[in-house]
Amino acid sequence: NIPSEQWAQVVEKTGGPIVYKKIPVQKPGPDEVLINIKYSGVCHTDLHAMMGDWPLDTKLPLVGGHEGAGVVVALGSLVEDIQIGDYAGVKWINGTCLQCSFCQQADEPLCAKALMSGYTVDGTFQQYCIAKAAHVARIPKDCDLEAIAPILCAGITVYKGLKESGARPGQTVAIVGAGGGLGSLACQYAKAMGIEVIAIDSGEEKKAMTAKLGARHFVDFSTTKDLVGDVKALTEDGLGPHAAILVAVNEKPFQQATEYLRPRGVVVAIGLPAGAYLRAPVFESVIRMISIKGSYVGNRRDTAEAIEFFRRGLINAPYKRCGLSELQKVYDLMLEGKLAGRYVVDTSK
Ligand code: 8ID
Ligand code: ZN
Repeated sequence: NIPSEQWAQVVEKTGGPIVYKKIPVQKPGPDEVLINIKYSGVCHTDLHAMMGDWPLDTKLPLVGGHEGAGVVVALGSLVEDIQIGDYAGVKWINGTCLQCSFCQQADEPLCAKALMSGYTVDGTFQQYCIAKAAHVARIPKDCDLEAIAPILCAGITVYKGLKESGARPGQTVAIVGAGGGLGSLACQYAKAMGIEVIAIDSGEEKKAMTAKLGARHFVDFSTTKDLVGDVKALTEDGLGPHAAILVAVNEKPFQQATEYLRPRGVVVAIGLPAGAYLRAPVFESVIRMISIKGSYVGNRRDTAEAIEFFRRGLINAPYKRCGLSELQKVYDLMLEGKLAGRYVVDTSK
């Protein structure tokens, strides 16, 4: 019983505003599925896409969103390994070629032909969304669709970033932007992985939230007089954390991280502030053997693992909810940096 029309939030021109309106429901191609999206998380990426922050054009008009959880309602003719009625998730990587050297080595996010949900193809801020069957996240039936939505981008991305950091159980990571959507999940995944967290963000609400999520320490970047000194002092030997997971939407912390990491420390850049650069002194980076790397979402295996952490009850970051019709309100809070944790929108409202 699939309707011909549905509610969606549409970006008609770069810079916004977002327009809540009815649009047609699409039909899946042979290798695609149609998913009735029940809930979608709102990622800062969706705001970057609307504002044209990045050196990569979006499709227009665009339906954003890439943290969609719902129920499979139609299958393309070639689809065999997922059924109507199954729970499924639409993530940032909507589809890839599955044949290039990156896809063959499970680096699908690096595929030159990758389709991005809510960027190069329509995403999850609509009631019915299409995705390539090979890439749809399989969601076990015992998972709550509302609570799992933020896992589909934020969860996968920070779980992958923590793995890329090489941090081991018992070691310490700084999570920079810990009070935001990705950061709040990073605190929880790190805790579940046995990694100690120094949360960096601002304000009492985010401080209290990150403590609840398992961060041992908090440094307020907006009030500290010596961020580098404070972060180092919070580690056992005063030499600094083993890695920094950068999920802030601001250039400065990207320049600062190498200064407080211990020798052999790893900078993992995940946040994508507009026009920003990574910059580090060559001398100190060399003699302290610092690594600087990017980390970009995750592959299908990372997806399954991130979901499994959630299913086992290890991840339960609080989120706020509102109707899909209220999406602009979420963007406004995000822009002001006032949003602690994630928002999830209900596509029926
Ligand atoms: O695959 C990827 N690399 C990937 C995947 C998903 C999202 C990258 N991202 C990117 C988004 O595009 C965005 O640029 O990660 C970034 C964070 O996304 P988000 O978690 O959805 O954003 P948010 O909820 O707005 O959180 C950002 C936090 O950063 C803090 C803010 O206070 C907020 O809590 N922050 C800022 I802005 N400046 C800071 C600073 N100097 C800071 N925290 C610490 N130090
Ligand atoms: Zn995202």
